[in-house]
Amino acid sequence: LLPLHRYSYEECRATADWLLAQMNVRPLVGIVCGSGLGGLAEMLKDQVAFNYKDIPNFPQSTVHGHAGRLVFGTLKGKPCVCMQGRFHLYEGYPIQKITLPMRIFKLLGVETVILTNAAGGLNQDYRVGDVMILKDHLNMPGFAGNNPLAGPNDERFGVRFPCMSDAYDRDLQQLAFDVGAELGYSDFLRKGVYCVLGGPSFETIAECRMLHKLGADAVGMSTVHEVIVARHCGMRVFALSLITNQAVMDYESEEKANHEEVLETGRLRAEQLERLVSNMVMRIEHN
Ligand code: 6GU
Repeated sequence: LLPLHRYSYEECRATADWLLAQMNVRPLVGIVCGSGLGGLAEMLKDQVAFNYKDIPNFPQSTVHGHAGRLVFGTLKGKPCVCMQGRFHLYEGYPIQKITLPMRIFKLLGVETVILTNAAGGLNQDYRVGDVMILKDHLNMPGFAGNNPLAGPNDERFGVRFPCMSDAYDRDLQQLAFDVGAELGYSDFLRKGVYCVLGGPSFETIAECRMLHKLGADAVGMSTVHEVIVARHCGMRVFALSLITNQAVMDYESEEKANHEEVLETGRLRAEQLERLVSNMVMRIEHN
């Protein structure tokens, strides 16, 4: 069994209070920027930013293409907090550390979480540069017992056995398609199932074929753990994948998955993704 690195409710509260004491922003929306999509955070007005290393209890991100800052500010007038750089299983973090920011979001007052990632396309109709709105996920590490909610449950966050059949808010999916259509993005917007693996090695051909048969449209190394913890504590969730490369599905192919291609496609679509997300944020309704 993996060692549990748990943060108590009080530790999470202390981190949230430390942040709240240093600024006036009270964020309603929490955004997580995926590989190459950190530009979203730069869009915030009246920024107050914290390096992860300065935030009590926060892990630090180690990947090229991820900055490692928590940025507060307003996006089209709406108070937001943005993770510029996230934590991944492949960095060696225990899964409870990867998802700590979701509980901090909750305690800061966040109601809606928007997660972005870079992913490989398994669906043969997808093209590089497509944006997939998540309607569901396959949690492969979870099958092996690596679930961020494993261990004692604190009811102050949520229930022992949270429902996941409604993880991806349907109204927010619709909003994404509406906003996308208005921006002229319909040609590259898709809806599908995201499969998370531990990484850091990319999939073999046989693994891609298996995941495709199991119903996955895209494969990546993030997001799902955060979704589970965000849903557990009652935040609404929206997630999208930028399809940065086509996962290799046949033995004749000369294609090879690589991180440079992932970052390059990110640059290609970054501006449009920033517009999509910021226009969505403007139109999300809050209590
Ligand atoms: Cl092809 N696989 C995984 N696991 N993650 C990715 C990817 C592929 N492309 C971008 N991220």
